[in-house]
Amino acid sequence: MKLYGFLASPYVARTLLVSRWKGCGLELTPPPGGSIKSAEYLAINPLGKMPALEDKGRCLAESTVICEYIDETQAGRKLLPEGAMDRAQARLVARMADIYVVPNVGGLFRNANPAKRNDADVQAVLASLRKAVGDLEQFMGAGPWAGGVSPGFADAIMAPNFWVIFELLPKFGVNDLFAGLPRLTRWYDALEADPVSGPMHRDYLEALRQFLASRAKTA
Ligand SMILES: N[C@@H](CCC(=O)N[C@@H](CS)C(=O)NCC(=O)O)C(=O)O
Repeated sequence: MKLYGFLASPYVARTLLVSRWKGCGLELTPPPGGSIKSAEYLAINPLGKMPALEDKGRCLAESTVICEYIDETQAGRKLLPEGAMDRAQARLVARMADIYVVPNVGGLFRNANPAKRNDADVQAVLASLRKAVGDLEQFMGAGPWAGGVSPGFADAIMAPNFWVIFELLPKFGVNDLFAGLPRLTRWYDALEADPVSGPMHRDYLEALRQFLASRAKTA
């Protein structure tokens, strides 16, 4: 099995976090041809996005699909719950993160430089993000993790996106995104304290900061 991508991508980091929580130790392979737009990589994933996964002569794209495939096929405890409702709830939380939380990240990147900031855009993005996390709070389980007492699928999908969000929000003077949201607050504390996701957060931030610095040089 080959998992293609670079750690700085939150979509790639999700798949790696799934593999680490399962204990199956998948490592990242850089895209062949040196880029996700190379002819070699496009033959694997025509979307030209990362991650992609190759297994048994076939290829998969889309991080949530890849996370489920790793969970189903690799040794280790199952990250998607057994019960139908619990499994649906995990997929719901993951989907809400993707559909309602993640689209706001583009707006944070777009306005990260104060010199080029559009205040109306920033206010709209922050309002949309606060609404999304408020809605997400309602579907978090009893905790501390999204689905209960152990980290699972939904946690892996959400975590890297919130790592990016919490890296960017201070640039806008926002330090209280989870204020008044006890389940998400407890969840984030668990994520930081966990022996797998805690250290991975630090590695992830290093990769993200390198990526942002290289982007700033070429902007
Ligand atoms: N929905 C996709 C999104 C993947 C994605 O957008 N990855 C970014 C990296 S963070 C990418 O490859 N962007 C390149 C592009 O869109 O051209 C997934 O979940 O895998």
